[in-house]
Amino acid sequence: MSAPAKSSAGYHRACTGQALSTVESHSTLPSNGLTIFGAAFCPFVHRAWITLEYLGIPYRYVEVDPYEKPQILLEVNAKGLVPSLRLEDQKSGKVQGLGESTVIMEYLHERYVEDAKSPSKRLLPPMDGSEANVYARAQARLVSHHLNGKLIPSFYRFLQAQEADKQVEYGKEFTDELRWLQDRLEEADRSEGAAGGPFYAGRKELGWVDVMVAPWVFRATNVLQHYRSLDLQSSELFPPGSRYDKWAQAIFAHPAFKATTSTEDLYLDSYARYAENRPNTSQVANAINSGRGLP
Ligand SMILES: N[C@@H](CCC(=O)N[C@@H](CS)C(=O)NCC(=O)O)C(=O)O
Repeated sequence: MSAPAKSSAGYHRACTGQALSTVESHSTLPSNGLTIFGAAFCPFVHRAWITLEYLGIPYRYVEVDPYEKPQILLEVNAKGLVPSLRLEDQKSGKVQGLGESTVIMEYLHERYVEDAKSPSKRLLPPMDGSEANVYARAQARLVSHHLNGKLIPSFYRFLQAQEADKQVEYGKEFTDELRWLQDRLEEADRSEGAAGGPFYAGRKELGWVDVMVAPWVFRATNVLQHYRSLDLQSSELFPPGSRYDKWAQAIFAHPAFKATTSTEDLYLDSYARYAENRPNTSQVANAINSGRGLP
């Protein structure tokens, strides 16, 4: 018998909405031997999954409960975290594993974009020897480094804060981080070759920075709105038409984002344990509570 769709802690164990349709159409192992182990609610999975969809890479999606750490997950990632990749060589049968969402994004990009003869899509400017593109790639990584080290932890600090004064303090910290991001979006719009599109660096299509942070920007519009009354669109900083809002709306409307996103009730249910800061919610929640970096 399969596990119930929701755990006793309230998090969902199966995707809903468009993400569920995507799971159902990716249930068999393709000839490249690639499987992603995911969890419906997980933002780290979300960024790896958007990458797969956007780049059009064939894959199988297998839902696992990362808190129960089934053997199939531990076999490819001893930490038992999602996302994890299982890479099976179809000729030799050799199996390799890979964890860490950012490393997975790098792997997928190198394997299916940089090593491909004529890739139709890419998340970073090409490695064509041009100085402008080397710098643009470094800038995208620099912004991503900040998002991972500052903005994403501040999302959890705000959500897990229980006392009113801490919620105000960490709420400001989070919106300051979004303001930092808006400044970077505006700055990158002025960079060499920026094409006037809505994504980071004026791209007309999704890019590295967008995918890196999209899952948390989205969860800010439902989880943080519901549990912490955050209303970005009615704020002075990010109203409709602001650079941040145009960017966020372009992400939410993107087919690769929509295909990997569940209905909002799934996120509200799954994050109640964070919003109440229940003990042992997850390694992420524990790291935030103890002031350590994210796992
Ligand atoms: N640094 C990891 C973090 C992944 C992560 O923490 N995933 C969560 C689910 S959102 C998980 O697997 N948690 C299991 C646990 O806390 O034991 C990454 O970027 O992939």
